[in-house]
Amino acid sequence: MNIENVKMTQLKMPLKSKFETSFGSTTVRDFLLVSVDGDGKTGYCESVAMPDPMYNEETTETVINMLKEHLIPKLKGESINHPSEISQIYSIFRRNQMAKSSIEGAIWDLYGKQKNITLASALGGTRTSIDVGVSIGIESTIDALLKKVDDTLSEGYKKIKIKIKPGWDLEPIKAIRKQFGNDVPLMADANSAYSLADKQLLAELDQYGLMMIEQPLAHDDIVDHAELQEFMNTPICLDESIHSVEDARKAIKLGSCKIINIKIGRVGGLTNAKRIHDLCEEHHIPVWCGGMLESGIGRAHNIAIASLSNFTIPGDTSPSSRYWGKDIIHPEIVFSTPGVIEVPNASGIGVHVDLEQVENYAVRTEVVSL
Ligand code: OSB
Ligand code: MG
Repeated sequence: MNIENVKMTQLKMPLKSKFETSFGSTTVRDFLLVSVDGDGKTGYCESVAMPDPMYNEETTETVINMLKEHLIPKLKGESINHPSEISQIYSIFRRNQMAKSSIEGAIWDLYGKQKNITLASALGGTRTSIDVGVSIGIESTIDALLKKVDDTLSEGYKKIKIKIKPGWDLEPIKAIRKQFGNDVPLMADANSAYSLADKQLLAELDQYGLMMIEQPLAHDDIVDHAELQEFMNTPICLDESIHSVEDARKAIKLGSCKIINIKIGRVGGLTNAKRIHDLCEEHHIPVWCGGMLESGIGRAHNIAIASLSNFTIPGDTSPSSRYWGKDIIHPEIVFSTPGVIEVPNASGIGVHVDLEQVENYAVRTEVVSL
């Protein structure tokens, strides 16, 4: 593969409404867009790192630094035949998964465009459409939450996830069950807001028949999660704790979870995401694709990976219009039927990047030649 240069563009895209989790709230999505040029084509991928290290340790600035100082220079003089070689080349650098993923993803897209195949098929995806769930942030009142649940159910979302934190957990779940019944596919995401001292409270969730509870305990833990999983019936799903195939292998071995949320950025790219998918499939652990409030570019990558066979649970891959007044791709990501998104047919990520919109949201740009 011929890669001529890498462009980094930092964007600030205002969200339609504030998104609140146990670790903070976001009103403007500040992220880095990476593009790679080669043989007259351009591949794109966004970094899912946030400006502050609250979800994990990476930030927009650490991603820029890693790209400029290590990841881009490392590709100089390398002859790359296939994007699946990138993660191996980068394995000499510790961690920095989101930084690695941002350039690896752009190279995967470039590869698809150069070969005229879809990213989904390049990854071995088999689904032509994917089922979609929604992630609802922490709301200021139960009534506001119930209204959001009502709206998203009527839009056809196939899984409802609500964010929880101490003081906003049993009550909102009980209220949703009371109003909408026990058949609503419901789950909760704690983003590491609890500890084993909360075991009793977390086990009380069992009575509400949740599909799963996501990352109840520490962001770097798989030991306490195993003890908690032993103690409660609700399946535990790990998000923050899984950064690699090895993390997934150990979590499965310990019984720390029954489900894994795969985020391409968190695990260092598409190649690792696929490997974790394959490992989970072997062990009968279902997976689903998480979201990081991505623009349409990240959404298109997520849709491609979610086309793999073991993505059997609807992911956090909402249409563009849930988050953005105007997305940076066309066509925007939309439901084909309620709660369903078609996997695009065009090459690479399968959507055009709207360079005019990118320009509108851009706050800085830098190009590095290879
Ligand atoms: O834990 O899944 C998470 C957003 C930012 C950081 C972490 C998470 C989330 C979400 C949003 O839940 C999901 C989405 O992008 O729709
Ligand atoms: Mg999560």
